[in-house]
Amino acid sequence: MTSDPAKTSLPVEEGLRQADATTPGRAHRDHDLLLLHDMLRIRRFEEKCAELYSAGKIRGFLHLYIGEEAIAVGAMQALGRDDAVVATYREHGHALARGIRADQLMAEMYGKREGCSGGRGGSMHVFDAHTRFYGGNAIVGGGLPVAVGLALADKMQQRPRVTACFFGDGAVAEGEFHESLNLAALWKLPVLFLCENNLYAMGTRLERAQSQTDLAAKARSYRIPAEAVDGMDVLAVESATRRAADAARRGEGPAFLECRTYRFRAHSMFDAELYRDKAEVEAWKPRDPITTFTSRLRERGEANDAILAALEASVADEIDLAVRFAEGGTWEPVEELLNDVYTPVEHPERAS
Ligand SMILES: Cc1ncc(C[n+]2csc(CCOP(=O)(O)OP(=O)(O)O)c2C)c(N)n1
Ligand SMILES: [Mg+2]
Repeated sequence: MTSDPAKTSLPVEEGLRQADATTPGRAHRDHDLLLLHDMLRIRRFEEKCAELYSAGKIRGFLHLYIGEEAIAVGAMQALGRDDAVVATYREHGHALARGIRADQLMAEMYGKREGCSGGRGGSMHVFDAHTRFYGGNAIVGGGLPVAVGLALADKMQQRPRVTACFFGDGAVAEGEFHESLNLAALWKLPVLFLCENNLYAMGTRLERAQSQTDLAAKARSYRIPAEAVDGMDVLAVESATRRAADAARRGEGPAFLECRTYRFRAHSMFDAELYRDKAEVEAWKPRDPITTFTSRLRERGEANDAILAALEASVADEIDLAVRFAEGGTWEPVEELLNDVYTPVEHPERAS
């Protein structure tokens, strides 16, 4: 097995991200490095966002995914180009893992016209038709009915697609969660419900708000196959999502994964974190999905110092370029602000 970083193939071009599969050993190593690379991109992108937020370059709300990267990266491997993704306001990682370009995402964070949502969405409303990325939803639980609708359309049109819907543990308290799971199960819709259980909904710990904290059990009550997965283990998330996606494509209906994870940062940039001990956060740090996966790759001989340095350098270059792109972007002129707010329709009486 080669350890030459130049021989790793890490596609970073626009579109969905897949490893080279020329030989099984090479494909395996490339795939693992791709997973690590994607997790690193998310981590470094968001660290830069936190810095830019403090500098006043990014404004509004900012919810970081740091610590949870293995879920978006692992799950995204099971999706193809025609599948759809729905996420929450903590969605920068999902957007990057899905293949939205870092420069377009950074421009969106800045609110610049070159952003993937034209600068209208910002951090919480990342959209991209090209990769079928349907947000970015600021409303807790708001993405679930959207995902069910997308899957219903696919089923009615007999398209062999799946819709992956990411949401937090806080969403299980919402009526939309229950309505969505019920209809998806009743109509056997191809939806993957990917619950990111990081134990907290803002400052509310799961057991303070839920009588049943086994979230997979809630899905099973709707007769949806459900399992809990180690959300800090990218390979575990990938294989569980692949199984669920394969079943959905065979027409077996929805699946639910409770991905157990932890956010290392505050809920948003305006959170003093008075609801949890620093010791608890520290106790989760050894399970950091990036450091644990890096160690695994080193043990398997798939990564070494040179490879890791090359990965970090390529990520740093990509993020530098993204910031430069966003800095050089343009603001939408004030007189255009009402564009796309209402559809211009011809009044029927005036038309005749
Ligand atoms: C319907 C609704 N209620 C309340 C809020 C305020 N709010 C924003 S984030 C959040 C916590 C959600 O937690 P969770 O679903 O676990 O996601 P996490 O932030 O942990 O990723 C709440 C209550 C909201 N955005 N939408
Ligand atoms: Mg949560």
